[in-house]
Amino acid sequence: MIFVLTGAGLSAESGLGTFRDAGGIWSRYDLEDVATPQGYARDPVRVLDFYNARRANAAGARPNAAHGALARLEREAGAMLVTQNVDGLLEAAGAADVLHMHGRLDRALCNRCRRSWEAPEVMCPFDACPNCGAQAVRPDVVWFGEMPYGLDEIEAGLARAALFVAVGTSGTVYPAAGFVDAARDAGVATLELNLERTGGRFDDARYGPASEVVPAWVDEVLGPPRT
Ligand code: BV8
Repeated sequence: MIFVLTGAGLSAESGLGTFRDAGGIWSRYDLEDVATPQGYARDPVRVLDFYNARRANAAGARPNAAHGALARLEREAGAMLVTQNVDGLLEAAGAADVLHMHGRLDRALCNRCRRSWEAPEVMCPFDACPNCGAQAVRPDVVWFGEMPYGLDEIEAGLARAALFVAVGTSGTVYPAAGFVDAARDAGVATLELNLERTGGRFDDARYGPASEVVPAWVDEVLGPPRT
């Protein structure tokens, strides 16, 4: 099985900003203010507005050829797709079972009872949780200091993978950044597909824009797509 971990670089060519490239999201917002529970407690309006803007941006985005190639790899080779991204572009490209370890922009969460539901386009702090009625709504995304989703499933997937591929991620944020080390320690071959070298310890790498490098690699693995 091929285990694919994706990051913001996968969606960069679809117009969704990355975090740590020049001009990236963390150069315009302080992550402490908008991507931590403390930031939400201090100023929920600022946090909800940050995610409302990203949700609107994501709603207007279209999957690029890399999303389509990974959806094909899942369909034809049973690849496990794990993403740090909170957009739904892999699903829009036809992927059936994407593990969003940092949550999803199109889901809302009650900070009190942890009920999750489909997010409205615009979230407001006075919205009431449909389950417990608390005015404690937030986007269902994983902030710094919070437990990512699906870690047991991810650990099991890494243990049975034949190949670990990281696509468009800087390898900065843990625990995702440690997956390549866990794979290597388990004797799994590792491949980086990125715009540039990230410093992660991979056996092999292909550099260039995801929309070119990912489809080319998938065609090598599966053969050219049947027209
Ligand atoms: C955790 C929210 C405990 C959703 C995000 C002190 C206190 C507490 C925790 C810590 C601490 N010190 C360290 C930690 C751990 C911390 C962490 O790693 N901090 C870092 C900054 C050091 N991690 C956590 O807090 C995590 N939780 O530790 O809980 C725990 C954990 C395990 C077990 C038990 C307990 C929670 C992490 C999740 C945080 N939430 N976002 C959102 O708003 O989106 S993180 C944020 O970074 C996004 O999720 C993003 O996906 C993620 C990773 O970034 P990348 O996707 O890699 O994007 P980046 O911009 O960095 O890189 C883009 C890459 O694309 C580049 O390489 C670039 O070259 C490439 N690229 C660009 N264009 C293209 C391209 N590639 C190809 N083609 C292109 N066209």
